[in-house]
Amino acid sequence: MTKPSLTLYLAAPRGFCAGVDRAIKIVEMALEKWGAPVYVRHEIVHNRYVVDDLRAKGAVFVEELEECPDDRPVIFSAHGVPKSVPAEAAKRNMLYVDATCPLVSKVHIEAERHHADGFQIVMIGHAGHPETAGTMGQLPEGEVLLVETPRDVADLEVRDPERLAFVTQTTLSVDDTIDVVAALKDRFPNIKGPHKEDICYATTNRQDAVKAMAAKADAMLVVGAPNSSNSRRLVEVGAKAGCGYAQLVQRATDIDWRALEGITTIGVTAGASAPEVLVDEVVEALKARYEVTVEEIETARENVEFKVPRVMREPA
Ligand code: 10D
Ligand code: SF4
Repeated sequence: MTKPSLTLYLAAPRGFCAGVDRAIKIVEMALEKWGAPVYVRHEIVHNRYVVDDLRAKGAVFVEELEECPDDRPVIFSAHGVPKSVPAEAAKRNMLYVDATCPLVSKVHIEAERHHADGFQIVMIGHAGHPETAGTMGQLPEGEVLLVETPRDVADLEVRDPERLAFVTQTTLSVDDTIDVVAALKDRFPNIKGPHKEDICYATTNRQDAVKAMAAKADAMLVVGAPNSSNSRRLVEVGAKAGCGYAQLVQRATDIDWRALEGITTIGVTAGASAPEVLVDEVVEALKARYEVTVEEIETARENVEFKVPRVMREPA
């Protein structure tokens, strides 16, 4: 039987960002340096494949510092941690390495700076997400107010509308955030903040590539985990940009072949925490059923790289 033809658009950039790459390297280097077990507070990045791979090498994943013994190294995930976490680790005299992405740390510093200047902070972010908890946890309780939507802005009760600043999560939808920032500026014209928001280069670039792909593809598969904020945003951006079917898949086995019946074009991308090996797996599964022609949709080139922390490196 002849296979139906399928044009497969591959988004570029897709997959690992510099912060994810660095965080995974930190765990691998910690295992090499100190041997197993090395504890990791929270999934180092939101991807089961990555976590399982590191677990097989000797990493132990926990949600809270309390679950770690005093005498083994612990690594904090790329999403960032509240200030209380390193403080507690130091109190317990633990060896810890902070794998927080430098672009998340930059937002922490921004929030602290505004606080030092006497401003209350509004954070645009998703409730319950570890990055939001980490950024809010840089300051004392009540100093950071969380909003997710323009509606939340209308409900805000602030201490002084003239002494207000905002920061954002790094993995938000660029377009949705424009509306929330506009609502903030409308209600609090003197609010201070970044030039636009704090969404990182990787989030922005992956969303741009998805938009370019959505215009051409009947369907779209986003390789990523359900708890990965940036991956979920890619699905939303794809659907909003007009792609009739946009689906998050962790592995090729998640593909709903029935939903893809009749398509002749498909877009494939991956969230910032999804390894390329999983993209390959999805592409191979498509090739098994279709006569595939691959076309890359490149909307940006990335050359960002972050150094691993000094404690991981041998002295020069
Ligand atoms: O959920 P998420 O998008 O924030 O995290 P994930 O681990 O999927 O991707 C890396 C992004 C980080 C660490 C937040 F900036
Ligand atoms: Fe850093 Fe952006 Fe990657 Fe998050 S998505 S780890 S902020 S580069």
